[in-house]
Amino acid sequence: MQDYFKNIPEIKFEGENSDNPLAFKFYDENKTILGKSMKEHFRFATCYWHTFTWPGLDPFGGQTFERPWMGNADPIKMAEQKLNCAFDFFTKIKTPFFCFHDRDIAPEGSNYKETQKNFMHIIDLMEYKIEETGMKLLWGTANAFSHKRYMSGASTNPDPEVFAYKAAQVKDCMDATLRLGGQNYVLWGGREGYETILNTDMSKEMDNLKRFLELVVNYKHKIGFKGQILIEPKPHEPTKHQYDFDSAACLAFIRKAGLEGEIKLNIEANHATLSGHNYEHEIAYAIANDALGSLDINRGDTLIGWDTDQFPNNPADLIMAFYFIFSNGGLGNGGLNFDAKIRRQSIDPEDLFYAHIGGMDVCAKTLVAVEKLIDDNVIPKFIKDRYSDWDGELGKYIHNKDSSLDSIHQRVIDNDIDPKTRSGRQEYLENIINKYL
Ligand SMILES: [Mn+2]
Repeated sequence: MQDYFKNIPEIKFEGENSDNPLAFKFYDENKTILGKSMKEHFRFATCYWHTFTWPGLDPFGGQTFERPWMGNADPIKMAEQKLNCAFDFFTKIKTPFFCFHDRDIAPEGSNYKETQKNFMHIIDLMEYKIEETGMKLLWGTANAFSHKRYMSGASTNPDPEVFAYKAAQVKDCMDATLRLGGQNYVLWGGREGYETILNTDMSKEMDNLKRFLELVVNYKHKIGFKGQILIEPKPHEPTKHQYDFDSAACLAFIRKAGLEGEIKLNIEANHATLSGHNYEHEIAYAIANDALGSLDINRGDTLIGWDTDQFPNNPADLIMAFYFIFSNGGLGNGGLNFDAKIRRQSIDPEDLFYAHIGGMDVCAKTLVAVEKLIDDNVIPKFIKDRYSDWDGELGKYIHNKDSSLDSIHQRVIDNDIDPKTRSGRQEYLENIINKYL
């Protein structure tokens, strides 16, 4: 049954004067901006899990969504129906990409072999759907966190059988991602962390995580997968202490594993804020370390402390993130994946469209502002001036291999160095940003 979205037409750009809630006001996929079309810049992806699999749970209540593929019939039939409806949605909303976890698309069987068979059955159908619609896979990933076998970790589990089970799952999912022409492969370590140090050998867990990453990178080269391998930072939820806390923590263990250059980051807005950073900090940190891979775009709620995964709706939240991305070469092989879910009261098929339309429009609106910000060059000029003394004699001396702590000490005395304070001009700069919004 493909008619769940039958009352909804293909979404078109109608411009900002349109009152049609099922039309784009700002996202004009063919509009050229900063030398490329909006479609090419954003590489939007719809995610399978929140949009088609998540049933509307919250910590206090169960399913609120009644989708035809969420019934009690044969789980394979349900998965087939979900696939058909998902591709119907993708083609109508016109995100050129999608993303999935293995468990979003196909049910578990009674043992690994049966689970693999279910997964491959849907992958066969998905390959056909991709060919039919021209839709592209931004990334695939394995869900190694939902099932109870992963309650004490996946690659950081005390039990090597759990490690092996996850490795098997990731192998199948990497094979499928390669076959479907996926452009990246993401690892999110949902359970890679711990609840209490009382029962945890942190050193062993980190070594096992390192081994897991080596196996993944080796396998990537073995099968000739040309896409990027990405880790997605998240500070807590579900575990109290996640090893992949933020961009910096992820880079630390990527370096510990000697896999710099092999693994980059998939940075999510709401995970950034949960780690006490903002989205632009995490993005700028990744860019400064040549580790920006792709982005999950969503937002949290400042009044609710958990990962609410809402659709972005405010250009002010995105402008600096977009500024860093688009003044540093853009998203490359990555994209903007809506790892975002509608609220559990938004139960109608239209609600899924309103959410994606809003998210795509707010990105488009922000990009228009960012183009002007980049063209006017005000921020880079300010920053360049602020650091310009590093191009002077003292700055160069400090970086000279012949300088030392004691020679710099001598200079301070000989030249009577007495630094004067200088304004950081934060409010002046914030006023400039407001001009563009
Ligand atoms: Mn995410």
